[in-house]
Amino acid sequence: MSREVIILTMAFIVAATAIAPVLDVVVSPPLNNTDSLMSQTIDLLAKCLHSQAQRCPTPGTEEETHCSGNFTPVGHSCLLIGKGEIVTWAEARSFCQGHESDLVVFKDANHYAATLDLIRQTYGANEKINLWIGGSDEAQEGRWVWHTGELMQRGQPFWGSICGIGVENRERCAEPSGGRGENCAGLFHRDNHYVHDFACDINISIGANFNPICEKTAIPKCY
Ligand SMILES: [Ca+2]
Repeated sequence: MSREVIILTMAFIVAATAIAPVLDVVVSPPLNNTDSLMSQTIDLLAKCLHSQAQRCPTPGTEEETHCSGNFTPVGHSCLLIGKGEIVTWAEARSFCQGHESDLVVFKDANHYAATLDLIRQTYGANEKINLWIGGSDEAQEGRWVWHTGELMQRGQPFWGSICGIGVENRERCAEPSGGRGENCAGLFHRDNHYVHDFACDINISIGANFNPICEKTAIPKCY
C-alpha cells in the first residue's frame, strides 16, 4: 500500500470519527495494522452512508405513518373508536387515557372529514351512535376549548345546525345551543355527525348512546 493511500485512509478515519457521535455510530478501538485499518474504514464509511440514507418523512398520509395498538392512521394522527363503549364524556376520556391517548381534537376540516370517513367505515351508514370528542365549555360557559387548551373553531364546517336530542321536529338550532346545561362536545348521528353540545353525563336511557374517539400522535415511518 502506498504512502499516499495510507495518508488518505488516516484522513478518512479522522473525519469519520469526528462525525460519528452525530450519526450515532459506534467507533471501534484504535487499530493495529494497515489491513485492519482499511477494513475498519470501509465499514465505518458504510455505516455513515446508511445513517445519512435513512429518512423519516413528515407524517401526513396514511402510507407514511404507523400507529401502535389497535389505532388506525388518519392523516397526521392515529384514531381508535371505542365501539361498544357506552360512556359519559369523563368516562370517554378515561377510556382513551387507558389506551395512552385522549379524545380526538380536530385541528382542521380535513382531519374532521377523515374522522367522519373512519366513523362510516366502523359503523356503516345506519348505526345510531354518537361519539364524544375532546371539546368542552365546562370551565367557562360559552368558551369552547379542546382538552389541549386550544380554542375550538366555531361554525362551519364543524358545528351542526339542527336541534339536539329531545327535540324531535328537527327545528333548526345554531350549535352549540344547550347553554349551561350542555358543556361537552360530541358528534350527533342525527345531524350527520356534526358537532353538538351535550350534557356531559347525558343519560343513555333516552337513546343517547355515546362511544369515544381516541387520538394519539402517529409514529413517522422511516425508510
Ligand atoms: Ca355550555
